[in-house]
Amino acid sequence: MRELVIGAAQLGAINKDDSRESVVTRMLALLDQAALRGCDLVVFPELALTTFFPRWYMEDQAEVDTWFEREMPGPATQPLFDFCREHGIAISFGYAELTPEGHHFNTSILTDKTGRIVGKYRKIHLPGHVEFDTERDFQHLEKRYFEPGDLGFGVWRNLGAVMGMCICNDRRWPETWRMMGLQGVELVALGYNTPSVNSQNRTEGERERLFHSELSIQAGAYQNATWAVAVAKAGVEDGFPLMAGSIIVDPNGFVVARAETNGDELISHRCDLDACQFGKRTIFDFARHRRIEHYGLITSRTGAEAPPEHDDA
Ligand code: CDT
Repeated sequence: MRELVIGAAQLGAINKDDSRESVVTRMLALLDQAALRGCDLVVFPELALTTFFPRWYMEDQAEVDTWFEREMPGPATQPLFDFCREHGIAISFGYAELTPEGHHFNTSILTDKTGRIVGKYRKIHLPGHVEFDTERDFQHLEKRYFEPGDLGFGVWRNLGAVMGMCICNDRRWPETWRMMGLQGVELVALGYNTPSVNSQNRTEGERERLFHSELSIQAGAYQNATWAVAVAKAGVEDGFPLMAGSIIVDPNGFVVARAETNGDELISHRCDLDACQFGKRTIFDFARHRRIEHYGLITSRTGAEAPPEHDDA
């Protein structure tokens, strides 16, 4: 049996004034717990080092860039990598990446147990908008501050498993999961910052948002016979609530661990990677059952186009 103890390290609120160092201290406290539980891999949320800054409208690029990391590891994050090496724990976390060429991405990385970065993913499905939107209760400016990821949906052999990553909104898109499924993924690590209320529909609250999140993750895991680790940044950041509900999902789509609080919280589960094999060899044996001759629209058409109306009387 190939087993890994996987930790999902949910973070509670990070306010605008909280320093990277203070957040890393909180992450290290969760890693201490993870070490005691024998975790092999610990997954942290999207944009783990800062508040969810895309809710704030900014025009000054120099101000925007203060939320980004120019190097990874950098001075503030080095202790996380040191911890990996000293304790033999792999980690994955999200951050805003500013490349030497000046590109801005919503990124997550995956390390091995020595703290070496073995995988990088840049968020592809960026939600939200570019300009200030007076119709919304609050802003979601990811399309303003980030470029769509340019690395595709990769997977990496790590800790004896095939691992992939995606970020927040990506989890709602079956294409995300299938791209990794087609590369034999066995564990998908994903972090999220999901506002507890839909800024464009006040009747869609935490109950509905948790439902849609779990629906997407459970379906993605089941339909691709993979483990999934979904980790929230939760709590109320400067008055703006983010939903919690971090979960670990098995390759049959069942939730096997779930966070109970809105704060810093570690959940964990011993995951049998070989449990992916049954689904991959039977109902989701892609090689036998997929019919790619009928999937052309998936890559040739972006938006939905209904057929022209006609009088069918
Ligand atoms: N961070 C992120 O991607 N959040 C989105 C909110 C969508 S509403 C603009 C999510 O899918 O959870």
